[in-house]
Amino acid sequence: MTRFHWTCESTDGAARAGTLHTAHGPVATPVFMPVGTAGTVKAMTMDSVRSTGAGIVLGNTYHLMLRPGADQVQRLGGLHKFMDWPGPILTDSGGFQVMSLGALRKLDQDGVTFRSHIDGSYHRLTPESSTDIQHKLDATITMCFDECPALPAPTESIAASMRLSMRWAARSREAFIARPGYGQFGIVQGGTEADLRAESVKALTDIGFEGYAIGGLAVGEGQELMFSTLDSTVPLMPENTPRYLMGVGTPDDLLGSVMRGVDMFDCVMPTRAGRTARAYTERGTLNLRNARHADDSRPISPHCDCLACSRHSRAYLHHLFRAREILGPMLLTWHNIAYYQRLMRQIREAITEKRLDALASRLRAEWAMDDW
Ligand code: PRF
Ligand code: ZN
Repeated sequence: MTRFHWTCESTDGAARAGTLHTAHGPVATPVFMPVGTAGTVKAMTMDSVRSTGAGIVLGNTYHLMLRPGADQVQRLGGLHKFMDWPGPILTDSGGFQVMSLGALRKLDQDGVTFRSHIDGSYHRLTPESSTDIQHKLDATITMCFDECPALPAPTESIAASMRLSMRWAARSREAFIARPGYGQFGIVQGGTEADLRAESVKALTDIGFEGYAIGGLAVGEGQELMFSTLDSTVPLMPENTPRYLMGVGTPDDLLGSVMRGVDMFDCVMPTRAGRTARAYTERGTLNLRNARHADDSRPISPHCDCLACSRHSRAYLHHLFRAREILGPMLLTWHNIAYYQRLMRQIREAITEKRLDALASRLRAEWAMDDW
């Protein structure tokens, strides 16, 4: 039986290449996890997700508890079977998703009461119920229930929120049922202030988790502040466990964060962009709705082996989006996930061969170029 653990295979500066060993198979890190909010990576079949090289996907407590319900997923054999993804699944705890609902919620020391975005019905999440739901979903990696405050905010409110999240982390840990190959991650909070982040890391490592996430970033503070927060926080985090930066980001964010010692990422960017005609490429982004693609018989990227690039032209994708055909979002989501997975593969290889700085310079120069 597999014990949940992370092994480091190479380092290059602060960057690490390794393997996450789980009950549902191994995952090479640094890794990007496509977002499968409601038991589906939107517009993708699971075979197409797998074909991009993705080895782990994310699911959401908040969405799945409302529809179809955690008990229903459990009765049907758990989320892996339900969505036909036998590989590892990380589930977010719901705190962040509830908070992004704004007015439809009420926070107290024990948890959060909120109204469903689907039918307005009342629901409650606590550290205990969130952990129980993630158990019913059969999440390979369970996240602690936390609060993610919006930035900027006064230091005192960021500190109070972080301390609440740390009390919730202890309660999440108490509620977690340990099984071989399964893990639970604590979430570091504390805004952009180094001393609050340090206090949060200390609180979480005193409890002890299989991995540690950095929450509360990419909430409008900008890349420079995010990177400086990583510079002060990541070196304080344990060396022998995975580090996960939640909800990040652009290709440039991923590269810069890996170079600061982060191992795991998730973000809706590639999937959401794919549904709105935006393509990520080695030469920056393209909007396929733009008229300049109407007669272009080239693929989106000459370096991509996704279905969109191996079989279809930019002109065809342009047509699909203009005609509002469902195949447009399907093909472009596939392409964007393939791009993110190719980027992470390149980054892992460069770390192993100790040439990440050279790769970073080349990638940044190419992102700044204008198409091909
Ligand atoms: N907490 C949780 N999920 C998250 C975040 C967080 O702070 C973020 C912040 N970027 C994204 N997803 N639980
Ligand atoms: Zn492609």
